[in-house]
Amino acid sequence: LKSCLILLFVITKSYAQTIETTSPLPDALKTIDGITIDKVSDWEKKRRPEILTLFEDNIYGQMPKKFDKISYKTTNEVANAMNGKANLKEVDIKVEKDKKTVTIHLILFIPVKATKNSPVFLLINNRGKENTDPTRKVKSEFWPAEMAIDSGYAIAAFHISDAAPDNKDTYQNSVLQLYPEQLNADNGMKAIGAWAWAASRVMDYFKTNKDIDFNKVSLVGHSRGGKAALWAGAQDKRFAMIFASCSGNTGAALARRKVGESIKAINTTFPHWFNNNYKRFNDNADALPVDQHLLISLIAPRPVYTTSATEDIWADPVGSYMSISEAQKVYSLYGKKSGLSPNPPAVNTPIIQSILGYHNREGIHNMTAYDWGNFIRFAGFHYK
Ligand code: GTR
Repeated sequence: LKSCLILLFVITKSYAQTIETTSPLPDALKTIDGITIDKVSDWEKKRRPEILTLFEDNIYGQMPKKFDKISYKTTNEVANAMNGKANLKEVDIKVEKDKKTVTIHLILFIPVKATKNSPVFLLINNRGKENTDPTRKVKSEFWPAEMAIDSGYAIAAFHISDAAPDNKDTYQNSVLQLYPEQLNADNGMKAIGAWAWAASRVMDYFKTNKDIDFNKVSLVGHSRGGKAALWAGAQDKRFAMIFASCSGNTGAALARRKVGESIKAINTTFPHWFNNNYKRFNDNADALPVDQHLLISLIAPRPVYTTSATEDIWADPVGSYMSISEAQKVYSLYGKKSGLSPNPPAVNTPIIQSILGYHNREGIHNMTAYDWGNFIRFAGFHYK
């Protein structure tokens, strides 16, 4: 038994390193009716909306866009915070619908030295609130605000619990209060959808803030936050760039690879993340009408950067690279060549000068200063 188990481990491990899927991937450039797409206008009019609906119906749920009112209240302002380098602003973004209210609390640092409005990184914070400490007593690599400010970027964050508590029993207690009909629909929004929805409300706010360059908002998320960031980027074209760190299953990783976390595992541990229909694919990833390369394709022609970590096989590093290399097809339609090779780059070798960027960092499932350093370089390359 022991040698059988060792053999199984070796086979699984070597499969995890190959660039293979267990069945062919759905073609980005062929419609459900079998029509081949070969120009941007057909992609945007026919295939893109078709794929977006497939993701809504089968995975992330609908994205309700209507509400009665949105308002912004500054709750704290500190000039020359961060040793004089940045101005801090904390804002409550209040959204009302049918007499129900949701408040997303935003923390925002803007570089003091900026001579014009600043590009900004917005983090969907799925970890402890101390990671985005506005007082800067705690400085976390998860949101290295000083690093962004020193590089000439504003940096912002909101916490996922404001939009949907990350809990199967209480996730309904925020954004979904505005949209109760979603709770009974098999393609209804759940927690990940609500987090993405909240990111879009921050965009609504940025539009009103003259210190922010509204055309240069980069959305960042790690792991479950990375899944939400990619979904937000697919839904809301106002995000200029998307960064997904170790986003794994139902993030950047291909479901048809069957490496690491499975659809069944994610739906069992986190039944409140994705819609009810997704559970139908628990034992049958091959039957999904989409795979995650199509999620990246929905963000085209905007830049996307994904990361992996060598010890994070649960999030399938190779499959997370394959989805961006597969998405090149759609980027090429827009004339955006990235020249990614089918094989992932060596460890700690970031691909920066490309519309689709990637690195596989040595280490564990996390988001670190190394990752952010490459995000800043990638954004700099595209904004130059
Ligand atoms: C894991 C989960 C992953 C990923 C991760 C995280 O437990 O299986 O899909 O989301 O949590 O968010 O750190």
